[in-house]
Amino acid sequence: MKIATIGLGYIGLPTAVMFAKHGQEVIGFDTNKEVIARLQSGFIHIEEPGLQEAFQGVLASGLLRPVSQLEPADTFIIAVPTPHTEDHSCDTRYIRQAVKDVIPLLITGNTIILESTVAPKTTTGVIQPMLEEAGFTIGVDVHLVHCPERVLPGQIMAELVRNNRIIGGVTPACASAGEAVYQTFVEGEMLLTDASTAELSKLMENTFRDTNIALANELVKLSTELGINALKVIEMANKHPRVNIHTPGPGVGGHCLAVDPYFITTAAPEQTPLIQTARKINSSMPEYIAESVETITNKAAKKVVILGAAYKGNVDDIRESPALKIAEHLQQRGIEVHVYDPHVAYYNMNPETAFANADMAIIATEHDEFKHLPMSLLTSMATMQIFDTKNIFEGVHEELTYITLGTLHRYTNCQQFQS
Ligand code: SAJ
Repeated sequence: MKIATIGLGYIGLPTAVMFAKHGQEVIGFDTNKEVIARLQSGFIHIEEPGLQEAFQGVLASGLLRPVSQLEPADTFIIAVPTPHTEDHSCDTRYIRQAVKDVIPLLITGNTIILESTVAPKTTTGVIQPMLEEAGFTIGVDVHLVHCPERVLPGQIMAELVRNNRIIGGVTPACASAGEAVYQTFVEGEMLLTDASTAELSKLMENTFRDTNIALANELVKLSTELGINALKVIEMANKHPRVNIHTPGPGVGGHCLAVDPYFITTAAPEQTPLIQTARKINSSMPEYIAESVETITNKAAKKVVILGAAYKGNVDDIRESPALKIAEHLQQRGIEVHVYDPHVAYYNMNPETAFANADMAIIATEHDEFKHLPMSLLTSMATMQIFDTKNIFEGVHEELTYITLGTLHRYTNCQQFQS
């Protein structure tokens, strides 16, 4: 089987590598010529554990070819970005462009698979009409499938193989064609359904997580008000066999949880008050953290170092990152802010300068590097104070003031039930 992947980003590249690793001939196409040049020279352009080694292997074997000109193939897999527009609805421009690029190469028997996350009804409402207009009958001449990517950044190589796959065919024949493609390497269950069900299932997975995190973040706010440690509450409540409150934090970032729920709410605004409220709560967290910095320091902080720019630990992706929003809110309050992130080239500057004379260090991203911090950096601060919004720091000691989202109430005029 010859497979063409369109888009070589966080999903397209590992997917292309995985098919090649399992013996398929793969061409990886991207419109970004710099990305193609870098890949052709043997180096990946994103951080993902295990990907560089696997990529080198399939490049050397010739099974994966990064190309800047799309070629005919048996199967076309579209994994391009789906940003949200100003009004938060799903922007399908890159998908439509990919379909336009594929149409001249299509022949009878080909399969087109959309992996990008999209608003409900995009496969049948946007892609299917484009293919039909080009003269193809779906399910007869060509197969059209939505097979949403569901892998967790940081664990993509393992999850691609292990996870179940939702295979949403526009017709049952399309779903079977999609199943045949992923059977080449997926060990998880193949869940065959229709395209619209697949679209909404994917969106609801991320919405479930976003809503659950919002509950945890709301718990932080109410516990701080009541003088109770929210982290301990979660620990206790989660001992119940059917409870799993997620982890609170400085907000929700990345290009999935912070975006996908809007694809549902803009499609059905009247019916989605809960999802909309969850988004509002999570979006409010960076400002809440900035306000908390003022509360803790009694508005005396002049300089703050934010540890982490990436949206979550041990990745280099800064899309929708709460850390950068905290920085903006602090700057608006007249505080000098330094952001330090060893995983993100732009923010990987000299940590000595960032820490020197700082009144507080905020751990905003759970990178392994931040579990322990060199004593020399801490002693160079004006006040040795860490506000750990991720609850990961392991180097707590007497001279250090250490604050988490569970102990914020000690700095507020809360209703002091307990400490
Ligand atoms: N976060 C919390 N508390 C938590 C869990 C996460 O505040 O308990 C925050 C993280 O810090 C981060 C954001 O949420 O800012 C998102 O991180 P994540 O690890 O939950 O998820 P993503 O965005 O990296 O990947 C998600 C995954 N979806 C689910 O777990 C349902 C992944 O499987 C999807 O493939 C991916 O979205 C996607 O591409 O849609």
